[in-house]
Amino acid sequence: MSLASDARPLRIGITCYPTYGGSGVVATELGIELAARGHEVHFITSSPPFRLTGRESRIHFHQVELFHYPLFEHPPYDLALATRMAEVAEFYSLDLLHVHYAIPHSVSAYLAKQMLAAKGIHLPFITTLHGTDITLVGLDRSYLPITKFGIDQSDGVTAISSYLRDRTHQAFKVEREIEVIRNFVNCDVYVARPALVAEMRPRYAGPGETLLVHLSNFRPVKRIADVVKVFAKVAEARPSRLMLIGDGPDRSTAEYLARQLGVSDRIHFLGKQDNVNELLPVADLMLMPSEMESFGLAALEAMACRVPAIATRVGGVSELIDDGVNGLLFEVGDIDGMAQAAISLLNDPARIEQMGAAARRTAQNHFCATTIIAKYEAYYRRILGTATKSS
Ligand code: GMT
Repeated sequence: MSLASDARPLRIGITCYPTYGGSGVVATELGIELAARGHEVHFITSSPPFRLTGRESRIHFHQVELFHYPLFEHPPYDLALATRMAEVAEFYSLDLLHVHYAIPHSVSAYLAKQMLAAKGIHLPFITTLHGTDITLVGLDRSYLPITKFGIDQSDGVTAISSYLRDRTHQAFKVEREIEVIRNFVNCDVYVARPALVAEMRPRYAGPGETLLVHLSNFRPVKRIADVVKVFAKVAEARPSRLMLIGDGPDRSTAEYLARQLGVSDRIHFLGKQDNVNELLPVADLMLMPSEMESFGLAALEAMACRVPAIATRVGGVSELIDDGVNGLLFEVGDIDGMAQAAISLLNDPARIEQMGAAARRTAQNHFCATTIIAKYEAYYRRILGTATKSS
């Protein structure tokens, strides 16, 4: 018995980390877009993905329940996930599973596939690599062999940038084909609406003040201290404010540093926010000084809203930001360079306007959901062996 079929709408299981983080955002937005195109989407996750409203048509949510037994120091989530994947796939006749972030999702999907194979059911699975699953966590010796195994056993593997594809081939000695399908943004949702900007902006910046923004999960890789240091220099040169959206382990470092540098009263710590599409367009400039970004989804979301980013030349960022055209790139830790660039850009309204327009064009021409979702659909059909010449 096979769950795969022809060109009818597909039944797709999606697993991701449902909390705040780029991979969960991409997986959730992908599910929403696929459902909008008529596919049936089943999220199989530990809690509801944070961008789901629960009111979308053709989207179902299946929670992975963890059984806590005193013997378990760490309840085996990977096994509970595999069990739920197999159940959902069988009960709802899924065509395929699409897991985001290799660890442990690809291995749980492999187990689910084997469990169903024992019943004569074929369940292909696709793994999308997002970044730290390859560049950080996956390289740890305790995870490397099993991450490589999960990648090798996947029926299809995609990476969110060419950089990440190449890095996976090198670091994991993986020889199989990896399809590059870059991240996307819904350009109708992430768009600067003048009326909304006019209404929202006075909440965050006064007349004559410029407004910078940073959005992340506040992990060390994001270098939040650099964001605050760059901002402090900008605020010294001209009246400015900073919106910090998100939360995570380095938030208190940022708060402490802001006090040390005397700019805490100029920074809005907004915490985790759902509708970042309403906040990003309000800013003039984004700061993304990360140690590493395999793609840099936050920059893309800002760019779609006509907000250019000052970012670091790392990982896959240069596949998104064309230095000097739709944003600016610097070496990691170049606080002075980033601050000076921000100041001269903010002092030149025509140039920042031009860069913002180029940023929006990049999002529209290369990274819109309309373009990228079609690539995922075609890839699904290829893996299922149901591709037609036109798909
Ligand atoms: O940044 C992380 O800690 C992991 C991961 C996540 O879930 O947010 O981020 C990665 O995936 C995003 C979505 O594909 C990419 O935009 C980020 O660049 C990537 N992060 C890194 O490579 C550090």
